[in-house]
Amino acid sequence: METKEQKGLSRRALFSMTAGGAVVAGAVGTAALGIGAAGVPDLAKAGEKSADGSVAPGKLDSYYGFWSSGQSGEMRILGIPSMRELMRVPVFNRCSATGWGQTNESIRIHQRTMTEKTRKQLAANGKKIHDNGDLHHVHMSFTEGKYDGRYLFMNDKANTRVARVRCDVMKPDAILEIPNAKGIHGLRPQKWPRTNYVFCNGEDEAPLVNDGSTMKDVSTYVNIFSAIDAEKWEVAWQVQVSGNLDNCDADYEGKWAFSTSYNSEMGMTLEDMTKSEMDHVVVFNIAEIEKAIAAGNFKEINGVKVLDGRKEAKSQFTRYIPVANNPHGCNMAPDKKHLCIGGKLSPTVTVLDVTRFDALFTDNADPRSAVVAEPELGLGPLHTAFDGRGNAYTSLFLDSQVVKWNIEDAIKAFSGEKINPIKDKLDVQYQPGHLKTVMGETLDASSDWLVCLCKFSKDRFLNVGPLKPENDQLIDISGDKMVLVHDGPNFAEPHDAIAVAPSILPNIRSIWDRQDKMWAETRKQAEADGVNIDEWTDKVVRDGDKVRVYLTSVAPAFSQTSFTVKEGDEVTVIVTNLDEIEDLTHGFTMGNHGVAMEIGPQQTSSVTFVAANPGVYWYYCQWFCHALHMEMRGRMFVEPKGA
Ligand code: K7E
Ligand code: CUA
Ligand code: CA
Repeated sequence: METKEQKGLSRRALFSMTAGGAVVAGAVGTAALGIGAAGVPDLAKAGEKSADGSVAPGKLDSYYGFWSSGQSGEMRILGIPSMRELMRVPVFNRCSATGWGQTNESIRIHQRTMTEKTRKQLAANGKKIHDNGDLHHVHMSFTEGKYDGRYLFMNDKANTRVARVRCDVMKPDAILEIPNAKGIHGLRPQKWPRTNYVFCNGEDEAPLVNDGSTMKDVSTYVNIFSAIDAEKWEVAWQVQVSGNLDNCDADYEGKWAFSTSYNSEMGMTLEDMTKSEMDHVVVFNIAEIEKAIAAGNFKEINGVKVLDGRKEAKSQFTRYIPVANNPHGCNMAPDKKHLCIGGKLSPTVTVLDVTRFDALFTDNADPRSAVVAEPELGLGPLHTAFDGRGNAYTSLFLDSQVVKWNIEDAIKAFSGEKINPIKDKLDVQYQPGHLKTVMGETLDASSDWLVCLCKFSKDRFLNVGPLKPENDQLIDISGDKMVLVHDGPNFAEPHDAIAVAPSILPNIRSIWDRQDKMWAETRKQAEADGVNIDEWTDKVVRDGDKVRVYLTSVAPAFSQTSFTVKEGDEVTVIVTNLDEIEDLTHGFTMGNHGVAMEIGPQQTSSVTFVAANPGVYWYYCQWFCHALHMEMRGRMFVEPKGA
């Protein structure tokens, strides 16, 4: 569909065209100008590594970094090693630029799996969707232990949701509200044989039937572990557990999932949550769970198949491995064998050998028999990352350090050998949380870069007021000694990140496929209205007091320079961007109506609003698209009622 000339056209080439013939111009006209400029990134330029991690202007990064943004609710894409922010992908948040959370296409994705309770809650507040989120963990789909470039999955702790982002267009295509669970925190895709499930932890305790009847009776509170069917995007099953759930991970054989719990006490206050000497790691036996589901041995609660994996149920679904009080990180090493549990309150990381888990189920072996090392690393160990050489890197929240240690040496030391597993310690700036090596949670773990996400920046940057940026740091781990090479400020508040080689993502599109499923429903409506949205369209369809306005855009013009509706009409504007040129995004903003959206090349977007006040309102393209971009506008006439 894309011609060679179109591919090579840059925005600058477009801007240089004259006004004459501009309206019909678009792809054909500009291509005819024959101005060839470098519009397509040259991947041969990628992967150039300078000592300090800097990447010269015009050069590409070696890796994609996919970042969470915490309470901002979006996913971000950064380049590694430059740490340049490349893109923000709105997911759980409402985005002013793209209209995510406002366009009909995005609202449908939000609403598809919404529970009745949430609909009621939103309606009571005059809203259609939750437009905030707390996005902690971004992970890519796997095939046989390696990233496969299909999807990115992420949690929303604030509203108990999980989202899936398509890697071809880097937009969410599915959001799932998880029934029964509360506060989805830890999230990991199954690694083997491929990501059939996305595992996620409910962090907060509540009665399983949360209707107010037992809410003061803490003994009725439970926590829920969920497995989501990654393709169908529905909850496959849930397991009720003892204690709460924090972070999780999965093994490289498809047999286990595991979660840390910092509140085995089921305390309701900080004091009670830290009372015990020990908390635990829960091990989930996937095969046993699937067997019970297939046999129908589950309770259906709110439309979900739920199993009882609490300690007292003595089931084959779970085992509980005691670890030091209030653990946090849960990281499976790419050696396929070792699971590292961050001690948080304890200065240790507990290393579990997952090949010993079978015995916990078949022989009821002592759960602690799976512990093969417990190195003392420093204060506040949270998360652990891995390189391709058998080393682990653990963030020390209280010490503000990253500690590099060797897993095999830690195991030797645990069995009594005189050996120090710690290889290096590096000061980072203020309270690191997550840290990630390139592809370090996959069998492709590499040993060049480590990203460390610090929770505070204090004096690292110019003062910007009481609210400071966070500080993401880049560390060169290619040598024996870790070297801090770069600080990157970041807005509230990245928790986690992954780094992925561009070779994993060969299918990222530059222009949309006209037949994309994103606007399939909009297309259906158009067909019913007798409109072909693939053509230069100019039509207003009245349907009672609902009005649908079909527009197309070709730089620098909309197909309609005006349309008329009546006061009080519910107006839906459907815009198709017919431009086929890379990076030629248009926008549609309706003045004084709080309406704005992105329409990428070959994309269809729609938005619905009520025209409450008579008068003339200008709409305009808010995405710089042409030398005559300012002129890309038109008028909506709202006729007074009864006129
Ligand atoms: Cu911030 Cu992964 Cu939510 Cu640890 S979690 S830091
Ligand atoms: Cu179209 Cu600006
Ligand atoms: Ca505890």
